[in-house]
Amino acid sequence: MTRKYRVDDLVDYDSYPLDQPQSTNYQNALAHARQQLRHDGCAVIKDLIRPTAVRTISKEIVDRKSTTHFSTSSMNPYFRTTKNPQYPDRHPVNTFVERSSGFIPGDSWDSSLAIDVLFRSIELTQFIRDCLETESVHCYADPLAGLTANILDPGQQFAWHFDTNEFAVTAMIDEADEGGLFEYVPMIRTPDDESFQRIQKVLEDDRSEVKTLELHAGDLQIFRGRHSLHRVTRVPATSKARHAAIFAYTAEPGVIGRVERTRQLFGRVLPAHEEAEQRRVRSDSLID
Ligand SMILES: O=C(O)CCC(=O)C(=O)O
Ligand SMILES: [Fe+2]
Repeated sequence: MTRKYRVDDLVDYDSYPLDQPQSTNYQNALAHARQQLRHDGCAVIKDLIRPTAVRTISKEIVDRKSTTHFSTSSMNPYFRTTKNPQYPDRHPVNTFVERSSGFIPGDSWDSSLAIDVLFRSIELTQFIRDCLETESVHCYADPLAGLTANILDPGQQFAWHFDTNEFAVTAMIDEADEGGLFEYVPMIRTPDDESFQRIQKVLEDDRSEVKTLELHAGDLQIFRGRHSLHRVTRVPATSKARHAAIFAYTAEPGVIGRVERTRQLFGRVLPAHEEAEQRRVRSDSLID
């Protein structure tokens, strides 16, 4: 099968020559992203995706929107929906917030699509490795959660949470007219410290540590979502929908998501999830 798209059709190679890592433009972009990531675990690469590619990917998302799995639930930041009596009531584990957004799953795409070409591009993955200053960046091998589109229809929101995977890259495709903002608290927890008290404050609407991101169609966001609490604010009923392509990465190759969370996010699991449950590859022991 001939590939319909090449990465240089999709990425603005004048500003971001991903094939020329020694060039001044590449080095400048890299230095800026590294500085942002070191500072707070989040970098925005402005206008990385060409406007034509944004339109193409928007259509790919809209064409598959009927496959979105919406699962309205009240969840804690660890994606749990039931109380845990081992913790007090006023504790992040027992604090539940509405999540009404949905995902278009990984098996809705195929390799002919621009969104898929971008996600699997060796050049883009290498740029992300450079930005994160590690070779340990691998496309999340999960067949449903690796490549998704996050859909917030009017009225919906994505509650405060941590990601399971270490790094995520978001390509903003369709912005909401208002709301639908990405908010985060940089590096609030570490592999050794859950920071429950600070997290509880954020859940009780203390805004002192919260940052709001400026993210526009065509921008790419690199984010360490396993340690930074984050959410997408509600898209008002009067706005158009918000669509973002989510490229998930893990530090180790071959990671597959948990059966329980997969069912929650996508409403089903594949044989790969059942198999992986037997021999799990995880890189830390945070609660989830
Ligand atoms: O849509 C976004 O900007 C981020 C969504 C998110 O946090 C996630 O998919 O885990
Ligand atoms: Fe997230």
